[in-house]
Amino acid sequence: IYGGKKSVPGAHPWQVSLQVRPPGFQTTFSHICGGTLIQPCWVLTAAHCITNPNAPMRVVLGRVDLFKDELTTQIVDVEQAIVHENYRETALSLHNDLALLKLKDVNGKCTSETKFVRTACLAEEQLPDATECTISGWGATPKSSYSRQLLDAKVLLIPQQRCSADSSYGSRLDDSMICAGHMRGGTDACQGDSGGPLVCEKNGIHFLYGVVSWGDSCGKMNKPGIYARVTKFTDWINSKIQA
Ligand code: 4AZ
Repeated sequence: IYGGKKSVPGAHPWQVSLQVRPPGFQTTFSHICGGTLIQPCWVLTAAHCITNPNAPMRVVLGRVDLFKDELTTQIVDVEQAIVHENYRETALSLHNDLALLKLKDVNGKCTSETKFVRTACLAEEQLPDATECTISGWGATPKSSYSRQLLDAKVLLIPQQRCSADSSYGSRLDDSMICAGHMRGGTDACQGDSGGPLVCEKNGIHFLYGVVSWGDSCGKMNKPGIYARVTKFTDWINSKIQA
């Protein structure tokens, strides 16, 4: 996260760290992406985070410090990764950049709801331009390729028309994507935040509105972050989760 601050424990209880065990004889897992707990056994993340569907993956929840085993931490294995059937990676953009992770249950439970681990609701309606929302993650900062502490930042929903200007992303943007950030640059998601949440509050309820997907670099003027627009994918998500 560029332009962020350290998160207060429990401020983003749906935030997960998606971790993979690299190939070979390694026993450690490393953070590759963010994700959002949307059901006790389901995490929504970005398709481009699933580079090897066969590599062992796990999610870490209820944590602020990536390397400190906090009493609030829950660690759960990923049973299955479902990548969107129409996910496309082109030289210019990422389309339908979403994946669902089914978590492994232990004694009929995947995660336990606590003050520090909780599901986020999916947004069902569009919000007005300039709505202030929040991004969070352990991704790159201007100083480092990742952040040991979970960071968060406030961003604005940017009108599609402004983000589709030639000086911004032009035709690389489609209506299943949404821009958020600041046209002047500075505050943004970055590598390692991918898959993580863009959450907006309405009437005191937090809704997952976007999933960190792509952008030209991080924090640059006229190049806000691009997010998968969750309202465009509710049918897809529900069809997979109910199956
Ligand atoms: C990435 O490389 C990435 N500034 C994620 C988000 C953004 C740029 C790059 C948005 O995963």
